[in-house]
Amino acid sequence: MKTALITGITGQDGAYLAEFLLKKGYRVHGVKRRSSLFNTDRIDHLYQDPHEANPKFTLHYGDLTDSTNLIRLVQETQPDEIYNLAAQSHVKVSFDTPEYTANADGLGMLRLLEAVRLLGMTAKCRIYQASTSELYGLVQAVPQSETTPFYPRSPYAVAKLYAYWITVNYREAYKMYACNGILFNHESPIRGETFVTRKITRAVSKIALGLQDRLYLGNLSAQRDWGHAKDYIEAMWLILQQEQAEDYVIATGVTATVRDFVRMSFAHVGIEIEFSGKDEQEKGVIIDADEQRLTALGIDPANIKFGQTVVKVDPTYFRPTEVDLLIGDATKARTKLGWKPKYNLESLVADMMESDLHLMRKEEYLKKGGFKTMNYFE
Ligand code: NDP
Ligand code: GDR
Repeated sequence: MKTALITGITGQDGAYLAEFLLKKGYRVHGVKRRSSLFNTDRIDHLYQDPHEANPKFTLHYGDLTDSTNLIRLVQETQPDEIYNLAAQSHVKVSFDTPEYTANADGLGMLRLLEAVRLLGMTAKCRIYQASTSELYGLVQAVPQSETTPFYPRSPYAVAKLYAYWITVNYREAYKMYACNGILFNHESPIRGETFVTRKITRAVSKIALGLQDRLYLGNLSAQRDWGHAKDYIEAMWLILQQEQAEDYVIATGVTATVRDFVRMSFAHVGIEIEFSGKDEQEKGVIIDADEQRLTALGIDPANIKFGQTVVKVDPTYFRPTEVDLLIGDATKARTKLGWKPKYNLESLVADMMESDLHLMRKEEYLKKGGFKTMNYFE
């Protein structure tokens, strides 16, 4: 039985990867930060009572900014594979917390590599670094592949650039099996709510159910190559199963604007919206609705008001420096790993919309039933 250690276990990818590895028969150890509230929603279904004999899934407190903690965890768990998924992963937030982001996202990987090296585990333990298409930043060439030059455009991307190169360096210097997966944006029903896709699918679901009037977004023209997290975590695993340690781009090869994603999400529930205006003045207005589709989904057509402005631009969400266009070339992953995504953009939007509609129905139900949250502060 193989043992895996996953940092970032409470995040989107950590949750999908843990489930995937457990199904493959791995023993999985997850590293979780202490937080003042429970934040294990995404992995609660995998929880095993630690009092049970020989549990296959175990959580440990830890933090990528604490070397002694990481050394102890690697020693105690003796992993065959480490997946370093932990990061302050929000690009916009990295402009507000640049030093912390550098520490966790950049030096964090160095600490893990050093832990493996100092413990004499370089031959036993393979290690995966969650690198990112944000490394490409300012467009140098498209589609972006393993040989496209990097030009990071945020403190997040600069921190990840350090992690990328320290991974390559430890591979070359100490013959470690250490690899970068350069993953393009990947989303899912359990994507963090402040990333643009999930923000959109949640808001569109609420607007359709009459629980919200409007969605405020930043740059609608940014283009991203969006895939499904379920497909991408499989690639992480494949990257660690090869004879040679190498770096791989993981992407769909299809790009779309944020505006397209909004249109597709509304279209999923039968609502057509039209964008007009430019830059900060741009807005999206409802121009048509398919009553049959709405009714089939259990949505009251009376919620939909023609001419209603449902999308507006709020410059608060603009970034000091933006990444305008990402489109990945995953030829190497397709040919060497045999990796191929099962989801495309349409099925990704459908999966996220179905899930968020379901979630928002609970809110609608509680509201209609007159349920009120208790006020703890009176
Ligand atoms: P999430 O933001 O959903 O999850 C990040 C995880 O890292 C959470 O478990 C978080 O814990 C944990 N974490 C944050 N800071 C620390 C720290 N200092 N010490 C320990 N744990 C920490 O990200 P995703 O699952 O979407 O992404 C996984 C990784 O892949 C990240 O490194 C991200 O940068 C990278 N990536 C993601 C892409 C994507 O499109 N999703 C694309 C390319 C790369 P908590 O729950 O406590 O916040
Ligand atoms: P990104 O994802 O920055 O690509 O990083 P995000 O979903 O945050 O932004 C994508 C694009 O949408 C534009 N945008 C908005 N973004 C957010 N979050 N909120 C808004 O309201 C909004 N309006 C427009 C952004 O400007 C951007 O151009 C993600 C993260 O998962 C990283 O950790 C990962 O490395 C990369 O994907 C690949």
